[in-house]
Amino acid sequence: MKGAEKARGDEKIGREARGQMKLYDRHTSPNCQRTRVVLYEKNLSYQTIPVDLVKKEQKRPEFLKMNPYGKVPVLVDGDTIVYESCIINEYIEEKYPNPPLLPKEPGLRAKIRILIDYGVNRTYPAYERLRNEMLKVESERNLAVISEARHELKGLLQRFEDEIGAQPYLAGDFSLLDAAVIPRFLRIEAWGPLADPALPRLIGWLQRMKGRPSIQKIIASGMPQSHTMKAG
Ligand SMILES: N[C@@H](CCC(=O)N[C@@H](CS)C(=O)NCC(=O)O)C(=O)O
Repeated sequence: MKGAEKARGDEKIGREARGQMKLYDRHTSPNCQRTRVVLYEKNLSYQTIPVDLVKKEQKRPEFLKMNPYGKVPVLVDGDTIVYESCIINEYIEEKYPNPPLLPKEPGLRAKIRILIDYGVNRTYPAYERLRNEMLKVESERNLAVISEARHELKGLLQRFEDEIGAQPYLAGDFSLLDAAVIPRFLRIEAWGPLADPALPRLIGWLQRMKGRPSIQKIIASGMPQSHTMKAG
């Protein structure tokens, strides 16, 4: 190939590669699923780059150059590299605003961000204790830890039960809040506390969420069935 032709070819490859977003992903990862929900809801095309967490590919130098925390997901959009699932979701919302997943009013946006922080970070310690037990084989689980973590989570989830009121989604219309919490809440449902009759509105919300194609896709990509999910 002549020099100029080759240069044109390289440029084309470069443009195509740059044109499509890449998601460094692990299919069963709840943090990756959080971002995939937003990509699906906005109908954005992207290339999946699977990262084998068991082989520690996320700790390789070339990966750490993208995300120094050594974790998935990472989104690459042209020259922009973004990590931390909730921040990726905010980036996608700003760069690809349609359909909008945040309301226009700043006060409502702030409220949604507070609830994302609550749903993702404040529930994490109890969720982690429950998850660690549920991913063990049944005979090795500590029932007292499970019972205590379930009780605590039920109390924390009451906040969402109160927030949702008569609305279809947690903050009214489907938003970044629903996307942020759904991967974890599906797991919490599988592990007990969300099956509680004291949380009827949240249970109704979960059923509505499961009717959305974006949520059906993340469920199909991998949810905990048993301790075999441990590698996820
Ligand atoms: N706060 C981060 C958490 C990311 C995270 O913990 N990812 C997990 C997969 S769910 C991971 O990469 N774990 C591998 C490791 O920590 O080495 C986010 O929301 O993106």
